[in-house]
Amino acid sequence: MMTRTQTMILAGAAVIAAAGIGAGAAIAASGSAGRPAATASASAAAYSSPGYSWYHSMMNGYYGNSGSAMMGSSSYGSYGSYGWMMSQAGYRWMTGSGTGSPGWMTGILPSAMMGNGMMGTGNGTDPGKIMGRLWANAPGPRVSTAQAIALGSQVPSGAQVSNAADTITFTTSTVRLTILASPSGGPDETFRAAGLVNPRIIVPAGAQVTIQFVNADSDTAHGLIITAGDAAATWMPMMTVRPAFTGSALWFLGNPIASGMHEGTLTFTATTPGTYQYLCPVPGHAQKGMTGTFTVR
Ligand SMILES: [Cu+2]
Repeated sequence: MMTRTQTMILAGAAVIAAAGIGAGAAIAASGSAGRPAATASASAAAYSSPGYSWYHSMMNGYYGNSGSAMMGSSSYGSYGSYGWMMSQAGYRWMTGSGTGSPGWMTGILPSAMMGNGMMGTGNGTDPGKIMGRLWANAPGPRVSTAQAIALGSQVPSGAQVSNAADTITFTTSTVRLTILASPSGGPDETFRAAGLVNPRIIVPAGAQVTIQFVNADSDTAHGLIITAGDAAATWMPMMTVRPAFTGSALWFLGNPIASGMHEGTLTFTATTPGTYQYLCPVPGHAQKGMTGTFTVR
């Protein structure tokens, strides 16, 4: 029997992850998506995607019988019921299909669903544990454990790596690197790249950046976002931060399973010089140390 808190976390994670699955691995927060009318014409392709069928069966498994207490509560008012969220219209709304931007990212979800009450308040519950378990079987590319270990220590092409300064410096216009979330053999709740822990990453302005991101944590969901401003100290950066560049966010990946670790790719142009943060947007993780500096110069 799940506690109410656990149930609420599951629901919040479901909404967030549905957006990620529907929109692809990397999501850019741009534009403004409103909730489409329930009768909005549907994109058949979106609903026949592995993302939707998986989402539907997962939600059904968790909420099919008792879910109305959560998703159908009248406290969510006109935002609809559990049934609506399960529908194609609900999926369309959550994923932003056809609008290019996930609906939940624009802050239009009822605050009762996505506020601290939903995702915890730092009281010891790590939503990432529940999210990771739920999304372990989500569709998407994977790498083997052996591949992940190799990727986590490899020096990126064209980069200068300083162990002493904990920096990875690129001077090339094309930047490719791999970042692992919380691999074994290192400090928990950190990022690994080129063998370094939470390195400062430096790229030239205008660089075309491709980051392969792997969740190497056995039991917790993690994501990666590059953002401006001082967001690492907040409990739930998922709901407050925006990617610094179009495409510089991958909200989270689920736990590894036998077939491998989830991977995703962020691609963006480092357009504007400045000092940015990269961090894990899963609630509480940036506060625990999943953050570093990303410099464009
Ligand atoms: Cu994390």
